[in-house]
Amino acid sequence: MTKTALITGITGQDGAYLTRLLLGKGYRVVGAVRRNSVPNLTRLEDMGVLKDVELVGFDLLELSNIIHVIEGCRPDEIYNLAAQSFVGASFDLPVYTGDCDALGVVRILEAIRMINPKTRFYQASTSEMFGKVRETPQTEMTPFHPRSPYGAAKLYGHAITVNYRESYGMHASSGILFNHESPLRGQEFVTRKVTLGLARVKHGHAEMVELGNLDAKRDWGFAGDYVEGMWRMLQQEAGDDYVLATGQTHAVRDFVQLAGRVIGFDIAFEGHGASEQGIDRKSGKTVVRVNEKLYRPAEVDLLLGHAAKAERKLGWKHTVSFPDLATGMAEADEQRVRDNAVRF
Ligand code: NAP
Ligand code: F7E
Repeated sequence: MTKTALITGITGQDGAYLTRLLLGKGYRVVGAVRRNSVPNLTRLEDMGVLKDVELVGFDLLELSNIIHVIEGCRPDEIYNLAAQSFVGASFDLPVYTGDCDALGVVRILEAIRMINPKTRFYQASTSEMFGKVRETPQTEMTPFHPRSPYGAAKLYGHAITVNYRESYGMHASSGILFNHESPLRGQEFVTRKVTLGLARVKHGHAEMVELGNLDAKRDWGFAGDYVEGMWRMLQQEAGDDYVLATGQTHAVRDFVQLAGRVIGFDIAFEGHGASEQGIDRKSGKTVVRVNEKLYRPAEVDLLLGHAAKAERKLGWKHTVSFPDLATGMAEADEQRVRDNAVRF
């Protein structure tokens, strides 16, 4: 029998990759989309899946709407990818971020409990919950210490998912995912900001790229690998919590140098802190500058995940290396800028 999946946040990066995966497995995919004055479906178009999904109006902030959406499509599986997902913005929008990323989760769980508690649920949790890390590498057992309103809100979303599983026996899983990127990544996140920004510099559309903390280290993987892990979590006999990560960490500076090389720069960093600059050895031009305004009030200095549980129980492993990820993103943005075809 055909399974139905409801994906919230289908218009985002992960939504596009998960839609392609589930359609390929024969699912009926219902996409929950929030109202915008202009439809925001470019990633689904780019992925070639827009014509194959059913779209419904949805907002994390409105319980009555969530109930109607779930009653209307009667999903077997719900993937809750919708969120105010930008850590930087969460410092300016702390209440809104909490409403979406914390209370939004319990609204969906309550609706599932009322309508059909057998519905399987995936919550998009995050390595940002580890924040000021208590141990390295981080696993499902590592204590949490979020460093942003985003991390704190997501920690509630994680805890309430565990709580509904334990209280009501629901098949609810929390994927603690480390950073994952792709050519479909939002432009404000650092990897995409770097690849698009350097491509613009190369083609004369910008002087340089301004960045914040170049020392921050992240465990960066490929979004296509991570949506496979989400699906595998919901195919288990019971819900659980799983870390998905590559097991390698790199500084923002490393990503800049790798992506720069693909785009045609040979970037050397000089100076320290706010005076640090990335200079292209070939032309002598400064192509990267630090802007202190982009520092966060509290930073997550280092994330490095250990995905042994996912490997053992789900048979999941990342397949795309850090250099291949940076290369794929840089090539995609170089081509988009060259063709004047930047659509998202
Ligand atoms: P994304 O590209 O920013 O997509 C977020 C999605 O949420 C978009 O479809 C957005 O809709 C939707 N959304 C935002 N507010 C909403 C609201 N009030 N009601 C309904 N929909 C709303 O994020 P992503 O990178 O795909 O990440 C997917 C999920 O995984 C997020 O929950 C994120 O926090 C979490 N996560 C991401 C990573 C990562 O590295 N990518 C790691 C760990 C966890 P619009 O298109 O209308 O804005
Ligand atoms: O920042 C530093 C910044 O915004 C990464 C989200 O998907 O992953 C993402 O959150 C690092 C931080 O991602 C700039 O300070 C330097 O240390 O790309 P980001 P994030 O904050 O790690 C987690 C797992 C999620 O769950 C989130 O939803 O890079 N950085 N300069 C910068 N970051 C940005 N955005 N822009 C800069 O100019």
